Amino acid sequence: MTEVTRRSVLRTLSAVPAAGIAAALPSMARAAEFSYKYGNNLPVTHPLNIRAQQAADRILKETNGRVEIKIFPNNQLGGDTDMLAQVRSGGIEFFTPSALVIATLVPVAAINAVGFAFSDYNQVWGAMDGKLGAHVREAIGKSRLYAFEKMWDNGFRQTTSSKAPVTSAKDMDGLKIRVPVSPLSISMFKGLGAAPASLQFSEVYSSLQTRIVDAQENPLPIIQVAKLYEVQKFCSLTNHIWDGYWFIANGRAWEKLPADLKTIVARAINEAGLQQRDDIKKLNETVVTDLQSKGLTINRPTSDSFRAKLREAGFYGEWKERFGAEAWGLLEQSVGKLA
Ligand code: X2X
Repeated sequence: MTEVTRRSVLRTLSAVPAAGIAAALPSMARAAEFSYKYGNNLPVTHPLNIRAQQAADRILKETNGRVEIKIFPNNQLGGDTDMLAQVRSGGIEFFTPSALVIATLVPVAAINAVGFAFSDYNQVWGAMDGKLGAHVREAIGKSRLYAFEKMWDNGFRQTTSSKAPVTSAKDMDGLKIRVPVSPLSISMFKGLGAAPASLQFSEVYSSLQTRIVDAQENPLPIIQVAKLYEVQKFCSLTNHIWDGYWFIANGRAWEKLPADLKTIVARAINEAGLQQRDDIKKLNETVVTDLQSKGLTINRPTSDSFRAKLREAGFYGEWKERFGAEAWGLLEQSVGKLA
């Protein structure tokens, strides 16, 4: 701004009462009435961050600058455990924990991650956009968090290792594998005979690089954008868990937002979520070839030996009990009998 224009703006502002000053400025330049922080654990190049930024831009525009969401990607605000604590206390207003991670607070949220439950995305979205998802959202609500209606995709989790490919359950024996901070993941990999260790995602790359663990498991788009292929050699398409992200808000912050703004925010976030699902679907068509070209050796084991091992270990019986008959029944409505 030049001297002249700055002076003329000041002159204009001194002529209006304090409450009118904000109105006299162009709407976008004004400090937002609701300024929110959103933290997540993924690199900026992941579709979750790309679509979330688009949603934030749309929200700023459609609310005429009243609602601003600043994104802190890539664990900038701490790991998942820290961000979950922050969104509960109100230190941040939004967070996208994986179902596995929010389950440390809302146990039933891990229900979608039961080993080998979903066989495809029709089953996944049928359940998560239907009764099972509604059941989980209600449970999240009881923890004074608001979960937006549409879950975002993480993907089917695959197993990578620096040592050897996983061709059947016997290759899991004693495998030092990193899993998220998630009781279900620990139970499942113990059931498979592996030696799982819980680490936050913020520590995965370095723990593979320094060989604290030999293996990890994540959907292919994450293996790609987090460059895990730099520190892993083999990728086995085990498809053992379907995992998604709940887009959640601090309950008090959400309640305080006027209804018309809630509508705009929810619509932008839910629609961005649907587009993000589509992005992952498209990525899945090319990601295998890309990861191969980056040096990962890919193999495709069948799931029979893994399922048999889990049944033998009592995994399904145990988790049916832990989730309770209602949630388990809703899952089985979508995927068929499990245990
Ligand atoms: O931590 C992981 O592995 C990740 C990124 O998939 C989750 O958020 C659970």
